[in-house]
Amino acid sequence: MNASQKTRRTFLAGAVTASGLLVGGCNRSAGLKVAGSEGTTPGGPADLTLRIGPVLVDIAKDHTISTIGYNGAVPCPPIRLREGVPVTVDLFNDTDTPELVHWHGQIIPANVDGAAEEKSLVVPAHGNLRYRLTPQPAGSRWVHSHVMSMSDVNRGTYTGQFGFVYIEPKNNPGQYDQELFLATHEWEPFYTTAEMEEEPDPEQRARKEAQKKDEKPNGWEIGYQRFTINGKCLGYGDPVRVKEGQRVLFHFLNASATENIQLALPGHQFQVVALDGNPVPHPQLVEVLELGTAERVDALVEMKNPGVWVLGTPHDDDRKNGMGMVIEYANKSGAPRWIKPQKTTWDYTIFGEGNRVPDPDETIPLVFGKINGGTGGFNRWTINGQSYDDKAEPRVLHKGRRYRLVFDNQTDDAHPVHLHRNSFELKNVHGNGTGGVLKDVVLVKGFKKIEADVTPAMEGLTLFHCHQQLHMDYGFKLLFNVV
Ligand SMILES: [Cu+2]
Repeated sequence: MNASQKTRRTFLAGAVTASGLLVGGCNRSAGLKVAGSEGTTPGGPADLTLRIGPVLVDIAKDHTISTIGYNGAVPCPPIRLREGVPVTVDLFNDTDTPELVHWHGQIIPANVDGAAEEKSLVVPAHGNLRYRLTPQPAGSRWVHSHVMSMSDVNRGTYTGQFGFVYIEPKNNPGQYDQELFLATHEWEPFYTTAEMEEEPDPEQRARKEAQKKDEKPNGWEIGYQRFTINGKCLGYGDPVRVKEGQRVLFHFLNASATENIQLALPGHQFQVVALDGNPVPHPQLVEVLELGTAERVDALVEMKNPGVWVLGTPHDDDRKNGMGMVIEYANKSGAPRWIKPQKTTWDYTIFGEGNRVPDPDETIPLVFGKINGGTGGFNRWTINGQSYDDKAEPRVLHKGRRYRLVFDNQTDDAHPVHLHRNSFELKNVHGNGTGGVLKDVVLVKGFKKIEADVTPAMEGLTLFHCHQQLHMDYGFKLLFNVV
């Protein structure tokens, strides 16, 4: 290790205060509605303030997006918190519609989790909200809007309301010289009839063909005109500058409303150290990362191939429309190089450990179905034959009991399914057994099956849903009540 290298701990020392952390912004406390979820909420400045309001994002030369964001930036600057250290949160809403702020991946009470189905507190239009929460568990979490967009692509996760929430671990998982938080997002959504899924394997193709009989045509899908990493199209703004010999820790977040993505850095490999913020049992080197909507990957890269490179999606059209960024070594110049990576299959189980998952107390099959919307209509989504019904009684789970959720995807779409306020432990992925891989979003490919265990950690309403906004909005949700 040379003198310029820092350990993770020393690198972070300047960024975190004893009380937990903070995004900048104004800390108005007068006249706040106070909702203490954990003890009393003190007066005075908040530890963390999020201001929801209009933002202009310069994504490319002469190309500016008007959207809604947090704290005047898209993505909002990374929020650093400390595991187990309570914080007072102030939310201000400068928009004309009520908002829900969801702390994705954290195990916190339902009233502050930010989901309408869980009866969470709402930030009123032109109003504010204050509450306390205790950040946990450690790792790469994130914050985003949880409102339903339905047919309005200017709401919810289509907007710029997203940002990293990094919860400092108590221990020290590795060493690096530079740390980057990179969030992908697409802009200028439009309705299309084109299906933009990955190439199906022969079995998937056969099942899709078989399903086509007696069905209405597929309904609306969403396409995008512009693609960004940290709010910038490829080639716009400053490159990421690195030096030969550095170890760079990349925190990736797919902050898309609807897209599952891949990323590669030609001439380099990613050592995946954490999935959805949770350290994996076996960090592995891979050429191409895959992130379903809302997934995170933490990966270390050894900078040992000097040059100017494109970090981007292998999907040529999307990269040309912006999904990438330039990585530039010191003293190197010239046009950024892109080399198409070998075709690879992303497989969660390579990061797992054997097959040592305990037996569950109960198994819950969750069969995913689709009812085609027909031309000009919206597809509807079902779990065990039912679209979400807000009048239905939530399904009861017991705290501390181990449940095996069997995600059985009977549709040709890949679904990034998410359970609020909990983590899954993967047991079986598309036929391969595994253990020790903890996630809060699991991408279930078309006509495939994944088994994942959950042991509910906290009482209260807990939402399960597909994180593809269009799927969630049109029925792909199920509410649990943990007692
Ligand atoms: Cu879905």
